[in-house]
Amino acid sequence: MDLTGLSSKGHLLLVLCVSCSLYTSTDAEGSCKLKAKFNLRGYKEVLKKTVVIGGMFPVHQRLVSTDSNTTIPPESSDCEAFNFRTFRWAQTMLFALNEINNRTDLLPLTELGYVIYDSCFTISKAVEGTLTFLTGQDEAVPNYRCGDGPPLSALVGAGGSDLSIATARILGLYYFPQMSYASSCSVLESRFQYPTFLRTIPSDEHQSVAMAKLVLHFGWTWVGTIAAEDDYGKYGIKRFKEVVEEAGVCISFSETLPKVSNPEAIERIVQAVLDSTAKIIVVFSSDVDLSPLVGELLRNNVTNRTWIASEAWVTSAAISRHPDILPVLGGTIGFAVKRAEIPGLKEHLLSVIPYNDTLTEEFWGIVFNCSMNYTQILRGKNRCTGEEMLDKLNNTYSDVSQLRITYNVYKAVYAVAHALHNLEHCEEGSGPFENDSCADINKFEPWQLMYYLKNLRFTVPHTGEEIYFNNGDVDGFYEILNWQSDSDGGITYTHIGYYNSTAPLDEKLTINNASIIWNNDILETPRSV
Ligand code: TCR
Repeated sequence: MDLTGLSSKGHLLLVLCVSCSLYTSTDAEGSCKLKAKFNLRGYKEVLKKTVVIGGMFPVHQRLVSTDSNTTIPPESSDCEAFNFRTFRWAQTMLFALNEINNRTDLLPLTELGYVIYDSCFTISKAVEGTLTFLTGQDEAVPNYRCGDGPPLSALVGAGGSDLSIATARILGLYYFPQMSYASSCSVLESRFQYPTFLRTIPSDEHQSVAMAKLVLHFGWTWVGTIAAEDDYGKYGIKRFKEVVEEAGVCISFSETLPKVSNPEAIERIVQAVLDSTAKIIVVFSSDVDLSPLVGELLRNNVTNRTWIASEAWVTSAAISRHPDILPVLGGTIGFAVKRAEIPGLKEHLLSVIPYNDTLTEEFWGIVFNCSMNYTQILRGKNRCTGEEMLDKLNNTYSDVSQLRITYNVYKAVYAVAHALHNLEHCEEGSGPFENDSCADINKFEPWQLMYYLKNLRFTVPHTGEEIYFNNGDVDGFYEILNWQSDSDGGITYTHIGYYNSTAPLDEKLTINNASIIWNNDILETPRSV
């Protein structure tokens, strides 16, 4: 499923076609043609060059499970479990593109179009989307690249590290840039393995060390660890353990959260937590993978523990908005990436219309409990009128109070736009390429854009943050948050300190101990036993 469109100055021209990609299949000469039903007006009448940015977001949480029956031909699986948080990320990409297309000082001569794919939190979908994007085919055909049509610039995505590792290997073959907003795994630091991978989220190398320093800061010597069964969890916890063990801390237990539903494994983890005398538990996982464990901890009323949260769940509403979460996870301390206010984003989020693409249509159906699908209506589902009002919507999708990964998406799109701008405004005769030449915005090569991304430095609108990449990575900066109770018995994330990887060794971690509220029997800093 993909969201496809070309945006024009002033307004987004959205395409009505469902599940189409930008190009149709090859003609007799083997070249690609723009699909006729694709919105040609936004492309031709503006008389501007168009460059396409790819996006990939884990909008659905998993594949629909199919039995591995080999009596019928295999098909690409459907996805299920729509995620409002990640759909907000996808919409933020559209918002940023629209903002850029409306500007006269950034890429004034070029339109940015887009193709967005849903990676469904699944490696196979991410790979399928990458191949479809590169080849311009509806089907993924390796080793084929369209000759004409607007040039492709970079892929913003793909979501979790395991997905990006897979897509970066493919994109790296073509030296095609990938700009990630959430894939933080330290193995993605390797430019030998992933030559064209860049990201606006810091590498977990910093976060693992920061967590270790936090544990040492409080003098804890006995901790348990829980990691998701993916690259994020495994490498994040591995590095954490290395650093704390070197300092003499002992690990009481190390558990792994399953990626597919496995109630017995979850029960085993709860038992390990209950059996251990360790009161400090470090969890490196996404909120999606952690959720089943949280349900079980609540059922067993596992209290009197201090949980240390990795970035992927520290501000997750899916975890912190659980009813009765406070006795169990109150007092949690965790690391969060920079937060921003993005003026106009909320208005954009609330102004989406259900006819644009299949993802927004599905979103609409879930929000208003209706459907636009004829078969579903025949089966008795309410028909969406399209006149339903989104403006009062108050859920994770429209909640703009914790724009962190969302802000990373925003920065990633701007980074690509600035690199394209620099490429477009290269002066012939003093360009960076052979014989001081420049690249041509109408038909540049991916490696030429890569040059501009590597050497980029720009300021993010609204926040003034300066972005540049050091070997593809940004500096490690985290806010440290503490889960405290708000006036209605819910959770607020209170800022209690920060970690700055660029500061001198003993100044990296700053914590205001007095501002922490501990949620244990003694209401004080827990001590290791
Ligand atoms: N890095 C994780 C994925 C991830 C994520 C998130 C997923 C991060 N933050 C927030 C959902 C919500 C950080 C990875 O796999 O690299």
